Amino acid sequence: MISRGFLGPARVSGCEDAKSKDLAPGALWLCLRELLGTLSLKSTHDGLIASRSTPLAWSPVQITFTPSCPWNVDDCTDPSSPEVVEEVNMQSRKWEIFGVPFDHGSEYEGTGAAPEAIREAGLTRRVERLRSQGIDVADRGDIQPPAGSASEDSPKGLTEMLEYAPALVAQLEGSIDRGAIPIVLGGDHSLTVASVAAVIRSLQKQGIADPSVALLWVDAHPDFETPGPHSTNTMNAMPVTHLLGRDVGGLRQLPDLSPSIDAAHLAFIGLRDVLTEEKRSIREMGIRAYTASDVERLGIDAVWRETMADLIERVDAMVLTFDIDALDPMFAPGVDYPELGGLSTREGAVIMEQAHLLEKLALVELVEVNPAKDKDRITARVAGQLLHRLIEGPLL
Ligand SMILES: [Mn+2]
Repeated sequence: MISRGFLGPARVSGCEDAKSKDLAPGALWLCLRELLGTLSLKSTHDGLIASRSTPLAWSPVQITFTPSCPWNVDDCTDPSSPEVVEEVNMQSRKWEIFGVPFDHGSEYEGTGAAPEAIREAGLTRRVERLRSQGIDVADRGDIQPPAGSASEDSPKGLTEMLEYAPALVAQLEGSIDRGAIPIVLGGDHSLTVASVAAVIRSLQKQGIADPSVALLWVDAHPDFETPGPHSTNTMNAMPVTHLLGRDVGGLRQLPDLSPSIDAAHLAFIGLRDVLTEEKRSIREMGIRAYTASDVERLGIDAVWRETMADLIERVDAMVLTFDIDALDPMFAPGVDYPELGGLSTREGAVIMEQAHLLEKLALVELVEVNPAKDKDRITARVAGQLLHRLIEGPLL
């Protein structure tokens, strides 16, 4: 007997009944039977995870059986009357957009103007369109950083982040507490220290004492530097260092920023500029990492599938941080650290569409757009388009 079906977002092709909201339990069962040949099944402590491949997309399908039914579907004794108790409906998701106009953590000015530029270059119009389609998405405006001139401290942006972080964490945490998925418009990449903390703190409030959070880091750079003369000494080069539990200039002493993540729950996608010390850390800690060349060689579908197969069952929540410089500068020239040979906009869109399908998605960031270096607002427009794909999900 099936106690819980998770087929809404699976978009099972050749199985029209499975797409229907008013799914007849019998039809669900028959569909599953029909599809078993193309599904790969794995039993876990709380159910049966089935995954399925299509040329460009991967979707998790989760079916939990009551104890009376053995994991092996074929052994179920009463296939004629399965009962669907709960169906996860991705359309019921609530998205909240927050601008984080903060660029003190970068050696260049400009990313602080990105939230406004991305909105003006199309995001606001797209949000209105999505709302008219009945999707629950709202722009909550900017979370303003404290006023004041930039300090001369090192790493650059540390003092400003120490001042800004409590408000940033509180706002994003409040959004998650409301049941929304915050979409954070950076800003430079140092802000991830606050957004991941917000996710962890919200989960703790939900009663998970020691939450496991997966961090999908889509970027040309691992941002895994440590302070010192060998590095750029900017906060946006070190968020990963902080998030894995090392101290960066006392940041870890701030209670709001104390949560950390497990290196086994981090995955890099799109890397192509890695410092020697970062390379060493990634190898020593065994962090899952796909370079831009890996994406080219394996295909984005396989990279995503491999990453999810490893992570999806082991974590309580997932965070996607998308540095726009993961894309090739040909598609997204408005960045501070352009690196040739990056992902295409289409591969970026696949990542966003697949993220939409993640049941455990808790927060998404789009960072490091620099309008001052953009050409014809193309980067700001691409950013809006990627977020559209995230909110709406796969095209068909
Ligand atoms: Mn980057």
